[in-house]
Amino acid sequence: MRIALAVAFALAGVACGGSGSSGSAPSAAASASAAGSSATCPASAALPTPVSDHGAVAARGSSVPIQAGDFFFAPTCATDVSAGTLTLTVHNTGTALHNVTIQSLGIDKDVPAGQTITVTVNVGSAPVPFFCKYHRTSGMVGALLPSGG
Ligand SMILES: [Cu+2]
Repeated sequence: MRIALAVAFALAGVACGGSGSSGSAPSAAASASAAGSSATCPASAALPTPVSDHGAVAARGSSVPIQAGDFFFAPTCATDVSAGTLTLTVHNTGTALHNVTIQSLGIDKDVPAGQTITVTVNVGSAPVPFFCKYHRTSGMVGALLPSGG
């Protein structure tokens, strides 16, 4: 419920920003700060190309929230991930059906538009790449990057 409300609010915010014609509102900067990310994914992520890079955010604790949009993950990389069990919470903010696939762990989970899924990931010392199996070739890829890795 809380998430649905948050999405509605976000959509309303976008509509407002689009109709407000005064000034040169830097919508890109606004969305970047809203996502709390500014840096791009580090090269150590070794993401395949193409990648729709929506930035890197340092993980806090054992839960990492990621938005699945049309057609990207935001943030695209989670850095400073502690080794151990991590809960990925993936919320689909787009309109298409998306998916979280982590081949090395046998994870393949759909996330319908507007919904949220959680994926439990065991992180070691190596980067853990993930992607949406429907939009991988559109750059809908990302990675979890262990601290010190
Ligand atoms: Cu997708």
